[in-house]
Amino acid sequence: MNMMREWKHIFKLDPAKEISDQHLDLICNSGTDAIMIGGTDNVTLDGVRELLMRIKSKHALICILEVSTMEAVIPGFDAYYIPMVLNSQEKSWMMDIQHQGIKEYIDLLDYTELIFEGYCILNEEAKAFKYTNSQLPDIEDVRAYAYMAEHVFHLPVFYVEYSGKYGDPEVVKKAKEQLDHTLLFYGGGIENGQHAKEMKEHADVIIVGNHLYKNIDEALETVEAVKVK
Ligand code: 1GP
Repeated sequence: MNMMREWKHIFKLDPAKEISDQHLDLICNSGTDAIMIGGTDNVTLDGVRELLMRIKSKHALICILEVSTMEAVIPGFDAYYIPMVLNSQEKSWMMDIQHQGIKEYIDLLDYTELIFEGYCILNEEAKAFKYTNSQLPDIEDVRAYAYMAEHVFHLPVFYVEYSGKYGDPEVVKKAKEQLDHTLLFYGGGIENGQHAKEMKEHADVIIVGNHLYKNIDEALETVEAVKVK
């Protein structure tokens, strides 16, 4: 997945949410670098399989599964991204769930397709924040987590996650200053081209999710906004 170094933009689709064929085509033809499938609630095997088939049957686009439950992992994705929640107060979200998954599939795993993401969740209202019993970090904490993602854990991705809320660009900037090799992903509340541009100033890749289901035209604008200099 070295091509990830060239990426600027990802659309994240929630398999538990409805999306029309017409909107799915617009998303896939938008020029985004990849589609990530993932969610927190009601992620099922059937939901994931159906969405993957709908995309892959018509589009030659990179599809990533962001694994939130081992119950909904299927073959056929180009890559599997595994979150490790750095600011969870429970070791299980950082280490134990991943350990169990690897233990079960260790002889089947193709490590070229597995990407571990160091997540830092910054929106207290987000389901993922509550679900993982995370602790709200301040800007100095975020800097330290970014440092650890790169220098302690050597993770390929540090994910600044504001899911559902537009974040503080200063936090993203400070995190980025700690990273030379680890890529910075930013996701949360991006609703238009201007948001996308602002966060892309500091992030290597921006991720747009929710707004696809609210205002598809504005969400699509975010691709153009980060691709044009
Ligand atoms: C969620 O970071 C992504 O995991 C994108 O956030 O849904 O708020 O765009 P939004």
